Amino acid sequence: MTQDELKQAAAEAALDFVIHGSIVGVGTGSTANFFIDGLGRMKDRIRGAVASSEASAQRLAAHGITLFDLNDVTELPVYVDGADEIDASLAMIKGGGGALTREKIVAAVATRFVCICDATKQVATLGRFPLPVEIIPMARAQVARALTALGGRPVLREGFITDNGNLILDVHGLQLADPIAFESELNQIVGVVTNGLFARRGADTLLLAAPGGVRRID
Ligand code: ABF
Repeated sequence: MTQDELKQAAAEAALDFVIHGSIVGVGTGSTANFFIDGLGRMKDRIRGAVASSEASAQRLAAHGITLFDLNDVTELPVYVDGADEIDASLAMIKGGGGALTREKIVAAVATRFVCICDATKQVATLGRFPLPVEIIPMARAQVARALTALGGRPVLREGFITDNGNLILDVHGLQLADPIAFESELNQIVGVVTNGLFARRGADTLLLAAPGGVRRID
């Protein structure tokens, strides 16, 4: 199976978690795109969706799925999204696609976070994938110095502006033995909008696709 076929298998499995008649939280990225396409087939059985990026909103709209503003939604039973890395505790690195801030906000409202991944995303220790950190533009140099002091090597994502008008520093060389503590530490740096560690609120369910099938891990 190709990696795309594995992503699609995980995404299709996530359709079983969609509560009929509800509003669905929808992530961003190539795996989430497969989920959106599947959701399109069952659009008459949901009220609509909240998107975590402009790109996902456009794809949802193209399927004729009603979009809701998160501020108008009080209940989001399920949020489905991919990840760049996920460990055994279901803590993740996210944000390779640059949508980490909206992803973290939508995930915070959702009752259950269902992560959909192919097996290459599973790691023993987070950090091989450079950690994305969304920053306010005027704080770029000051945040970069702070990240270097924490042992990382921040690299500006060239030519990229987030949906929120901010920049991204991708931080290389981190060994994240305690992702919950590190996520909190990064949140203390003035000028950081969001960091791509999803550890304090990790996934509740992982659907991990390998050639042998999709494994569910809670
Ligand atoms: C989003 O999409 C991001 O948080 C993560 O960076 C990325 C995963 O990408 P893909 O599904 O394309 O591998 O979930």
